[in-house]
Amino acid sequence: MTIKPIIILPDPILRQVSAPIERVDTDLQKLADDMLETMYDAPGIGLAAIQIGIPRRMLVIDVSREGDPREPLVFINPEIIASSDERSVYEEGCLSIPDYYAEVERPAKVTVKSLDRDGKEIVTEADGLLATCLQHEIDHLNGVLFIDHISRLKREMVIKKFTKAAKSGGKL
Ligand code: GNR
Ligand code: NI
Repeated sequence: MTIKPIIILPDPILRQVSAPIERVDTDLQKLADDMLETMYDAPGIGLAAIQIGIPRRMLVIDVSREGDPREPLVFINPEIIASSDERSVYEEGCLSIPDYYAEVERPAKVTVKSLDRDGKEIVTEADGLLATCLQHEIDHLNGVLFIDHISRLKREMVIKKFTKAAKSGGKL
């Protein structure tokens, strides 16, 4: 198991659209385990493969409470097949945009079809934090960041700050 470096805004890699996974083999399972280890180390509640520079449609999530047993989830080629009209607002953050948080409104419930770590087709009905996190991660697979769901003024301020920080050697 290996902790991988997480790619930070404004790296254009984050805007790539990830490609579907064709085979769930041991190499892919190893990648899933590395992603989980990277996510737990960060720490975060989700991670998309593109955040460690791999443009493949896979993400990991664990929304269990701190102190409770871990509940690692792996989603391969996830697709939202239904979403509720009901909306909910969460304060979101992103490991690729450290220390920035903003409220985002999204469907409160989603149904997601995917493959699990064993390559078996699963359907997940999610609400609450899991629903928000799944949508945040699936956005990453399409090159979309949570700041794309806030006002243009706020988004441009965040991008400017991170662009400056990258130019000055990563210091904020
Ligand atoms: O760790 C994370 N927390 C979080 C909080 C609210 C909504 C979404 C998230 S996902 C984020 C980890 C991350 O950047 N995943 O891509
Ligand atoms: Ni994120």
